[in-house]
Amino acid sequence: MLKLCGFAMSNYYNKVKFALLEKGVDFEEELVWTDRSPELLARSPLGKVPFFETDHGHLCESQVMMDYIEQVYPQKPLIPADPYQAAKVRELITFMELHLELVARELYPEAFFGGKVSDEIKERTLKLLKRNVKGFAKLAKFSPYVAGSEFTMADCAGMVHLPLVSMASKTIYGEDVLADLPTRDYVKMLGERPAAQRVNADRKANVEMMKNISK
Ligand SMILES: N[C@@H](CCC(=O)N[C@@H](CS)C(=O)NCC(=O)O)C(=O)O
Repeated sequence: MLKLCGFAMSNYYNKVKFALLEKGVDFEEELVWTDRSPELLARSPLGKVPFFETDHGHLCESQVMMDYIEQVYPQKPLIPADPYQAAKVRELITFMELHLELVARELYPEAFFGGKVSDEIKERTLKLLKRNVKGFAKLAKFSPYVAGSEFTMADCAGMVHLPLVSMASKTIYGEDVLADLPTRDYVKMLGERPAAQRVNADRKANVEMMKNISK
């Protein structure tokens, strides 16, 4: 059976898990922390999660994993059949990951993990985020889903990444860089889906587990 490896606090892990649950795919989960051990590096070349263990071997990078499950389990498609519309969905995912989440990630050490981020990084990140949010606003539809009237894999990404961008920017700058977009209502709407409820409940349990481990 397909095995999803990683931990439920990870937004990239949850993006894939959300898609698997929405599609009704049978899968197992294996709790794997990013400990940089040789065992992990043998399964995921950069020691990152999520990754899959499939009957054919390992597979990492969440978007590659999403495209893989879409092909192997075509039931309940999370991507439009039309090539241009499908590309627009992937464009949104790339935007959210490369131009929002990955940029905001610079802030996570201070925003979430009790570390410190230099003023220089904070300044550069704010500039980039403001510019990139404007670009994202031109693409995102929120009508009611991020790519339009249908739930797609872009929503699996939106639900897990956008709240982190908001939280990190609010904590560091006292300002949510996504405040002008309807992301709060959007994430709330997605959170009502049974698959999202399972993802969020498992994430909370994983946060508690992490707290107990670090005590
Ligand atoms: N591009 C990767 C990003 C995955 C990623 O950054 N995962 C984080 C957890 S949310 C991780 O494994 N961090 C540990 C590390 O980078 O060493 C994907 O889409 O799967």
